[in-house]
Amino acid sequence: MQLITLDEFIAVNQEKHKDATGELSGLLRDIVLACKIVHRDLSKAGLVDTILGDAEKTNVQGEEVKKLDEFANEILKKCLQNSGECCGIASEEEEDIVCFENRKDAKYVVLFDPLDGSSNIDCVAPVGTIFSVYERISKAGEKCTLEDFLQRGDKQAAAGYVIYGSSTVMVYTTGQGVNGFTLDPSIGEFCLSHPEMKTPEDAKTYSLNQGNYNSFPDDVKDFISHCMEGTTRKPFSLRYIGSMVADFHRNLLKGGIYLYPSTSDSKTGKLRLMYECNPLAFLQEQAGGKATNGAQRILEIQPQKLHQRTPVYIGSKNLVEMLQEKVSQ
Ligand code: AHM
Ligand code: MG
Repeated sequence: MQLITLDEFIAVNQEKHKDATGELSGLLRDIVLACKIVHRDLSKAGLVDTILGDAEKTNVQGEEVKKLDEFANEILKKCLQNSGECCGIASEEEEDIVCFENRKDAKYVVLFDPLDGSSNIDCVAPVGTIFSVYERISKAGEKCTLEDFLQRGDKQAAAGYVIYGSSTVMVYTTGQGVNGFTLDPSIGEFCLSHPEMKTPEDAKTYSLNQGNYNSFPDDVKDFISHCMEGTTRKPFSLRYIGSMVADFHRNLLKGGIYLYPSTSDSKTGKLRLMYECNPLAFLQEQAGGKATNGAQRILEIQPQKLHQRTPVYIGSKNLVEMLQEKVSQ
């Protein structure tokens, strides 16, 4: 099989678009560079004291100890500021948007969850970086504004994730399908391993924290009963890692639905619209699946604030439609 690196793939795709200026391609390369650095440091997580443990502690050398999610946040921020293509970022780890004063001419803003599922690191389960790219609305040459970030998901120029698991895989879309690349650590390159990804329309796997069952809405409980009964007397499989990127990646490849409903304590659920749900919804739809909050397509929600949460049901088309029917009854 011919080896196609992510860089080559991005370059070839750019040539297919006559209006492409290379800015988005450059931006994607910078995100990939940051994720390679995160991958390198994650693989040492069990060994290196200086990057494990609680933030605010100091290690024996008196250096500040950083949690890996803070470290990943800093790396992404630095790589994106160095990139000439990004005028500002928003991150799950930052309270407000960060505008890059030296990049006011750049065309794009990037939102990211630097290390999703980071509570899994101590037990060596997969974690991931999720990103979402928008073209700015404000004028180039000026400081970016909150409105540049608070755009609907269907305005995304690109979105993707890197999953750090038994291998490290990057999956992304620019709105022309979804492709996946596996990192070959011996050459330090992501190589095309999952071309034109399509998720199965139907599936028999559901993923959610069923421990919260008693506080789910009744229609979601109905859907869960359906999964437990199954269709041909064989119950569906429940698979839940507790790391959204990992659960999403498995369901994208094999088919399934991921659910994070509202609970009685949190009417808007747990997951963040801008850092988790929008980018994964864009990928899911591009792969033939669906994503909804129960009432509305995720990608059509008009965001009101940066750290907004939303219930989310995302995955194989038929399962999401079945859930939707129950919710609308
Ligand atoms: P995080 O961004 O703080 O890591 O939280 C998001 C994570 C998801 O990766 C995962 O699916 C979910 O939270 C798990 O939540 P719970 O422990 O409530 O099941
Ligand atoms: Mg997260």
